[in-house]
Amino acid sequence: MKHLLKGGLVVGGSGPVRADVLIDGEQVAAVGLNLDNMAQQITDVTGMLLFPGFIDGHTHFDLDVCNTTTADDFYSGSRSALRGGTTTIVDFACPNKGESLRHGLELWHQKAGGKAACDYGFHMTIDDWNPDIRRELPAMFDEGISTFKMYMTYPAMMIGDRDMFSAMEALRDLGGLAGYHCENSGVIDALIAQYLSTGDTGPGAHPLSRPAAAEAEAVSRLLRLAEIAETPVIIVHLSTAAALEEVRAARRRGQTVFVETCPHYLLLQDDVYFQEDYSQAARYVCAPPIREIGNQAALLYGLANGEIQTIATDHCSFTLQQKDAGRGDFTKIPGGLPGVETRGLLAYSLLVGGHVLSVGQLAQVLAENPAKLYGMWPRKGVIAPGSDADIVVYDPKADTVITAEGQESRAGYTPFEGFQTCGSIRSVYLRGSLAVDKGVVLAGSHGKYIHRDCPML
Ligand code: DUC
Ligand code: ZN
Repeated sequence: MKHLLKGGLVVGGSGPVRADVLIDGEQVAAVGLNLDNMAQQITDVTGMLLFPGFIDGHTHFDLDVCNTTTADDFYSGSRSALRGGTTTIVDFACPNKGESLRHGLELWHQKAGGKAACDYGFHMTIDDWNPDIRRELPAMFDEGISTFKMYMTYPAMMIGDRDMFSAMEALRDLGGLAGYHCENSGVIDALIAQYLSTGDTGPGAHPLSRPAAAEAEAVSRLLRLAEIAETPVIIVHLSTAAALEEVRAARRRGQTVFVETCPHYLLLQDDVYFQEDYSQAARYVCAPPIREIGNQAALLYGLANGEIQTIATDHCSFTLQQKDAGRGDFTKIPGGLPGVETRGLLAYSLLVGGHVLSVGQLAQVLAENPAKLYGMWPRKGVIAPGSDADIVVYDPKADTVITAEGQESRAGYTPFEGFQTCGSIRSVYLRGSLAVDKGVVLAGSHGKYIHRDCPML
């Protein structure tokens, strides 16, 4: 049965176009006008913006952190994603040090398979480097994993400059792309020890122990390694003006650098950590931390002029009860924020509503660019004949207020409680099926694993 979404504005990277969208099964069959006689069902979307299904290239579902497990697994996380207009997520498979990549991949397939309501892929975390891991890499590409992640902090996961450089060279030769968590581990460890030893154990010490310069230093070092390895890189969750300056310097040298940021770095300031009430402050603990005033404007400027390619969430959710584990020692607060349910609304409201980006640019950062960077274009990231019929029907006039009530995420709170939006998501289609209608998730656990090609760089 062919279904026509009629009367809307179809938004692509180059801007909105007045066109109807004919859906045949799971795919878009045609985009244009005068298609009524080809459809058996017509849905009126007059006045609506039709965005390609949003892609969140950075989630952590069902991840063990700090002796606990994220509140959201692939069931609740993917429903949360859909409710926020995200039809595809790319999560991070994380083998433990000493385990094979294959083991990590199988584990993540077990976590997601039969649970996910949205489509999903995996980046592979490289937290160990040896000849066996090197030999495994081509098989990962065969399994649809073309993107990887390395940590420059967290002792359990970081691999150090020598191994990171060797892995970079290997991925370059295979046409892969890695994302990097950039923070200087040594400085952070030293500062944490200092704060704890002086009895400064509350959430306020968290941002102080992870200063902006520790991110900028790691970005600078990463980009120099990438320069030597002659490879493109993506910096994930970039949070500071100083780090963006390092990206500019590398680009002036001729390097290819991609940048991801997150809504919490655009919208929140570090005063969230300096609240009297432990629970109010602890809920914002994540790494990198929410930054001092001034950084937000620099990131908005970076988005407006195309220096930042994508907005993801780093969704890594814990309940307030889980966050309680760090009373008396801020390093025991499990790090991460829920965000996958609110990214689209926040980004539209802040960026389009605030005249920072056009709707076309918003489609780029939420859908088109991650689809290209993560090897899914043009199956995902665009509303065009042959692409998956993943569509967000956005009502630009139906303003609302963000609240945790009614959310699919099990976090039980949102860092953006009370945020007044510009417009809201009316419905979401995943591969042609109505997956969300007026905030209600209708989709079952039918998300598909997306076998991804090499990035389009
Ligand atoms: N940062 C977080 O806050 N949580 C999970 C991983 C990360 O990098
Ligand atoms: Zn992350």
